[in-house]
Amino acid sequence: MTRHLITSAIPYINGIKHLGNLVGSQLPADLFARYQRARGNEVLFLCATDEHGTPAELAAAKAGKPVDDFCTEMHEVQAEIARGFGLSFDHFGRSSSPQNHALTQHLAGRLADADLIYEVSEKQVYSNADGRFLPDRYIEGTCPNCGYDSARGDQCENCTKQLDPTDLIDPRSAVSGSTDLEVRETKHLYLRQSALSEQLDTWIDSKHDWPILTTSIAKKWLHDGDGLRDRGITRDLDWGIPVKNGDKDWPGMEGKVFYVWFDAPIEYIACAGEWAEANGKTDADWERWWRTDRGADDVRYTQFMGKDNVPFHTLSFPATIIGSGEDWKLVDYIKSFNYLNYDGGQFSTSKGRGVFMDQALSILPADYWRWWLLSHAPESSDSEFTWDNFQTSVNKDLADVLGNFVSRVTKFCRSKFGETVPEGGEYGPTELALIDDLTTKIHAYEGHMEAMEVRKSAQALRAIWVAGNEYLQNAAPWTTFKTDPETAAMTVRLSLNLIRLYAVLSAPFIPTASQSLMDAMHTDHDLWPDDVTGALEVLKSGHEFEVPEVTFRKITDDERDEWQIKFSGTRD
Ligand code: B3M
Ligand code: ZN
Repeated sequence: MTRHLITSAIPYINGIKHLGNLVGSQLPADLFARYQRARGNEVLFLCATDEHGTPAELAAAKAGKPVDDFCTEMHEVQAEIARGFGLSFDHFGRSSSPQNHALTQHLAGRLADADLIYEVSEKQVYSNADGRFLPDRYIEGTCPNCGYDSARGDQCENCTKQLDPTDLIDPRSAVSGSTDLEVRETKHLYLRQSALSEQLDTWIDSKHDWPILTTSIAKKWLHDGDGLRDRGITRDLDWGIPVKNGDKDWPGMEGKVFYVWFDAPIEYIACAGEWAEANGKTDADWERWWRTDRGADDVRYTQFMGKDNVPFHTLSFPATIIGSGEDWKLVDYIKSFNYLNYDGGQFSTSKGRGVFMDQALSILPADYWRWWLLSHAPESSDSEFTWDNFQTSVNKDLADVLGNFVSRVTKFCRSKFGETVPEGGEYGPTELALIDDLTTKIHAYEGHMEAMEVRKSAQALRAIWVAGNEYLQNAAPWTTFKTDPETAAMTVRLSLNLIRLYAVLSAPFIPTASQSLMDAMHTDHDLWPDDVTGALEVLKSGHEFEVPEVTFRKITDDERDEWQIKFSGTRD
């Protein structure tokens, strides 16, 4: 038995995620977690909300709520949607937890002790009316290059020129519109990542099996230009984890907080502590997942994320861990994803473009989305969601192949033998060939799932469904029944058992439908099949079942057109 620690990138608190975010982290992580549990391995699958930083503050201000209340509410909203999608987190934590506060402050202290932190004095824009420093993108003004009047302090959206806030003509606060701004001196802590550059390089070189997407991004940051740059890890904000050295004050850092990207990955560890607390477990219980000096040596740790998050996970977070000099577990495998585009453009949270997780669930059950998203995961390149493609996949794969098989077998059985598994004769050559074929196909499926090849896994699973359909089509019990009812009964017995087997194999992709199939077959025998012959004998003759409700329905052309129009604009 292997022990799998699995984390998904933790979603920002400031809004509901779109389907592109989902397919790039939480959903494939769930697929892997469910698969590893099904194989009998021990799994700790963690995710959380990423609650700090300016976007959280601004979203709360927009909602007219204190930021901590806003985060508490939005955490519940995201947790509910995650449950709706069947994301099987062992714990869905919060980066604002006391555990993360303590651990972030502790690790910063360790890094300071190791001389990996230094102070830098910077000039930054301060808004007197807002009583706060403003990050670059919260300063607006006229572009000195093209005259556009709403250029941001980091870049002009109109002519794309990179800017410094001090370049702007007539600068104003994007928070309040106030022009009462001044440049003030402020001090920040920097993490000396450059000192760990060689160690990180060697570590990444040792990861021969990582996806190219992951290693190429890491290598670019390590070697482009001046090499790995040091990183500011503090901000002048109110909301966040106060800058402290362990539980001691940090002179000169009063009123400052850690940068959100410093504390967010530390939440992966803290979340295990939250999990232990929520489930009446001890510190030793979570430390055996995270501390290599306390049992985590034999843990296999896998992270899932979109490509934009790769630098933080391949470099910054490992720098924190290695630099601490403590025995924390380093990630073993980073599965990263390209982007999913939406109907000829990009999904966009800020523009509200695309389909968001809550909207998706309001029109179809989770399994329809899970199947499409996973079978089209943007692995080797970006991929695109179109309503046409969605309709085609759902109707062909789920309704015509899997759903149709289930409905034909169960309805035929009911009409000829009742809702009971019939006896029938011995297997013939067709059945033995089917068993051989399924054995090969299931091994292929397992291989792809083990390697986290998401699209290939979906294809392999579909091939397993197709094999059953073809068998049924050829065996044609509705014909043989007339001359040889014994053989027809055997075909039906095998096919009913195939439904149970499909439910077990398909559960990582479509957990809700799989459970309904198990319920309809009146069984909870969900052990992963070691041998196909045995797996096809679980439901014995005389075992009662019921014809399930429609497993997957088709999407009509009218629905497709209606949804395409409904989701063509932007969400309010
Ligand atoms: N919250 C970005 C995102 O939601 C960021 C990931 C943090 S992972 C530690 O895509
Ligand atoms: Zn411009």
